[in-house]
Amino acid sequence: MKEPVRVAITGAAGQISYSLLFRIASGQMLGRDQPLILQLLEIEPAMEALSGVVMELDDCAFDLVKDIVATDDPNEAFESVDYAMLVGSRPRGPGMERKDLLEANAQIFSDQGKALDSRASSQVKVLVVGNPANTNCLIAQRNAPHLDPRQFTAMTRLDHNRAKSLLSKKLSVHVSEVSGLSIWGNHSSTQYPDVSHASVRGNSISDLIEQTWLESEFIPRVQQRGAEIISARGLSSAASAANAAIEHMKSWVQGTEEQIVSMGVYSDGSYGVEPGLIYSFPCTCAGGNWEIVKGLEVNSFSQGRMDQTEAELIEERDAVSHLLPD
Ligand code: NAX
Repeated sequence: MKEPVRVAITGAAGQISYSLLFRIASGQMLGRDQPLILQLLEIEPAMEALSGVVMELDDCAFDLVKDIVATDDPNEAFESVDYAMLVGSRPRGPGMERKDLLEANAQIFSDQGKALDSRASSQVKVLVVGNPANTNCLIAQRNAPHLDPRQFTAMTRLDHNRAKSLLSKKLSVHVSEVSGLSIWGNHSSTQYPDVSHASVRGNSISDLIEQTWLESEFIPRVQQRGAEIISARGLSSAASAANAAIEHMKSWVQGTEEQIVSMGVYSDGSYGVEPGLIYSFPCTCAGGNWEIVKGLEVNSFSQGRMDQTEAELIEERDAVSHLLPD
């Protein structure tokens, strides 16, 4: 039997975690042979709800779960963790402007970055789900100077999966036949779902689908899919977000072979994106590392969309610059 690994999950009493925790505990993220210790973080008012979630985890009697820690102290939650999934964040309250939301979350992710820096394993892999995910990730990363910036990633896998599903429906093919898609930029309504290098059964999607549908239906629908779910369900995406978080970590740990996935990662200046931003790129993973797919041709339409979402990320970064140590 392998040694247990430690997995921290924040916002553990929230709705995404209610799907996520049980799937991780049953081995769907790290494998059926990987024992784990769950380290769950919540804020004080949600600790009672978290105790109920822990009771349910206990009642599943999962073979792989060796211990569960439930705490409202980030230092305890991140102690020696190998994986940190930062799901919890402050939702927008009544009268809150976008700037107030950024500010409230900036403080949370700055504190969590510092706690990760001092407590987590030096090899920790961090995934930020809580919104605004890219900028929260940037703040955590900048507050963790002893960790490699490549250890911090933000989730755009749900957007990627949404794009894949929409295309497969449009072309009446199975989702597994759609490949080469990418989400560029911010996990927000400026994100750019790009099909220029995508294909189905060896045929380029750009040759199969007219550009007008892509521009007027596909791109806005992927960008607004979160809102579409809220209006139908009365609640934001939860099970699909948990699924995407699991797939993101699984790809990073186990590799993607030749499959392209979308990940919000530390920009090295590829495709002219400002270095240091957490920007979603097409990536592949191998040996526990991600790499940005290089050398894709970018047409002028794509470049315009990529610039627009980059500009939004720069604006978000500048709004929280006081919480970004050099
Ligand atoms: P919920 O409001 O159900 O749960 C969030 C939980 O986080 C709450 O239990 C809350 O008490 C906790 N929390 C708040 N501040 C915390 C802190 N400082 N430390 C620890 N826990 C804290 O939200 P849920 O539906 O689970 O969504 C969680 C986050 O995911 C939201 O920010 C949401 O916007 C974001 N999403 C991101 C997605 C992505 O693709 N990146 C998609 C799904 C989702 O919208």
